[in-house]
Amino acid sequence: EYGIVRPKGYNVTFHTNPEMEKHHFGQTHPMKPWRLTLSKSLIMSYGMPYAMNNYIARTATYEELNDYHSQDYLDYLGTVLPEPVPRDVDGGTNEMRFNLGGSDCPLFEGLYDYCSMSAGGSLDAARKVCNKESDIAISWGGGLHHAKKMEASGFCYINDIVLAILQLLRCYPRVLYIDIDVHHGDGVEEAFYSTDRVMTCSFHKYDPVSFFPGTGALDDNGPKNEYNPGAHHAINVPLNDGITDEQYGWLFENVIGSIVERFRPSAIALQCGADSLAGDRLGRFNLQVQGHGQCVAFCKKLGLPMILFGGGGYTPRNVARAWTWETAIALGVDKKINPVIPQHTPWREHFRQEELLPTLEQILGDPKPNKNPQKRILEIVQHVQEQLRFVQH
Ligand code: ZLS
Ligand code: CA
Ligand code: ZN
Repeated sequence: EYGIVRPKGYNVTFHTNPEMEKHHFGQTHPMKPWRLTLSKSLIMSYGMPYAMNNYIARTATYEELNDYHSQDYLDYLGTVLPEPVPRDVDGGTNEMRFNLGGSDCPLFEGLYDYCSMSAGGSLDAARKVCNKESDIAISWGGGLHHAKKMEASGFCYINDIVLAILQLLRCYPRVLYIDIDVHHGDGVEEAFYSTDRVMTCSFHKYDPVSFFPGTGALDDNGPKNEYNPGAHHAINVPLNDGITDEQYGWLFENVIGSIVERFRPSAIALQCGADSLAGDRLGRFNLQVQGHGQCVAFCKKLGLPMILFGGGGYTPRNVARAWTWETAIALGVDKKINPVIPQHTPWREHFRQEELLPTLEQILGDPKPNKNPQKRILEIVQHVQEQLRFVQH
C-alpha cells in the first residue's frame, strides 16, 4: 500500500515510549514532549513502521543512570515534587545546587519517569547497535545534550547521550559524536573531555553573551596538557544567524569527512536537534528539512553503525517533518516517499499540504539575513584540519 519494504540485510530499530510524550514542562515552556507524538504519527502515516523493528523503550534503572550521574543528584531528582517547599541547606537549597526548579529546568509531575524513559530509549538503541541487531537505531525521545553529571541544564536533566556512548564504548574502540542541534553540545563534550576514544563535534549558533549556553568557541578543543589523552578531541563549529543548507552542508561534509579520515570511528552517535531548522521558536538558522536531512544521509553513507538521537526542536510540526524525513533516510526509503500527506494522518491539520517533505518546494520560516561570511567558513575548516593533525591515527 505504501510501497515501503524492509531493506534486506539492513536493520533499523526504532525506540520510543508513548508514556514519555504525556509529560508537560508547563504552559509557556518551549519544550513540548507531544512533538514526539506528532512525529511518530507522521512516521506511521507513511507506513515506515513496517520497514523497521519497533520497540517500546524501557525505563532506565537507577544503576544505569548512575553510570554517569551522581547519586546525590539522582536521589534528589527522584524525590522532588512540583513546586517543592524550599528547604534551607548550607550554601543554598538543593534546587539551587542542582539547577532544578528554575524556568529552564522546571520540576514537573513525573519528572523522574520522563527522564528514565528518555534514557531507556537511548540505552536500548545503544545495546541493539552493540549486539549488531541494529545498523541504525533511532531514539527521537533522547538527545538531551546539556545535562551534567550533577546538574540539570537547558531543559535537560539526564544525559541519555553520554549513557548511550558509554554503552557503545563497551563494544567499539572509538565513537564519533556529532551534534546538529542549534545549541552547543556542552554536556557530552564535557563528559568525554579526557578520553581519546570519543571525539565530539558540535555545530551551533555561538554567541558567548547572548545565546545559550555560550560555550563552544572554535578554539575550544578540550583541555590541553600532556597528561590528557582527550586533548584535541573536541571539535566546535561556531556559526552565526541565518546559515543556509548550502553552506552548512559544505561545512558538515568537509568537517565530518576530515574527522572520519583521521579519527577512524567505529560507531557514530548523531544528535539531530531540529531547532537548527528555519522557523524554529528558539533557533536562528535557515536550514530546511532537506539540508538537515543531508547530514543524516552523509553519515549513513559512511556505513558505520549509528544511533540517531532527537534533541531540541520548538516548532512541533517542523520537528515532525524533519524526524520523519530522517527516519525515511535511515530506512533508505526517502526516494519512495510520496510528498502528499496521507489522508488518514492524525493531526493532519498541523501540516500544510505543500510544506510536508523536501521533495516539494518547501520553505520553512521567514529567511533570516545570512551573517556567515564565506571567509569565516573557510577559516573554520582550516582550524579543524589543524586540530586533527594532533590526533593519533
Ligand atoms: O539544546 O538562555 C537561557 C538561560 C536564561 C534565559 C532564559 N531564562 C528563562 C532562564 C535564563 C539564560 N536558556 C536557554 C536554554 C535553551 C535550551 C536548549 C535545549 C536544547 O535544544 C536541547 C534540548 C533558553 N532559551 C530560551 C529559553 N531558555 C526559554 C524561552 C521561553 C521560556 C518560557 C518558559 C521558560 C521561561 C518562559 C523559557 C525559557
Ligand atoms: Ca550543536
Ligand atoms: Zn537546542
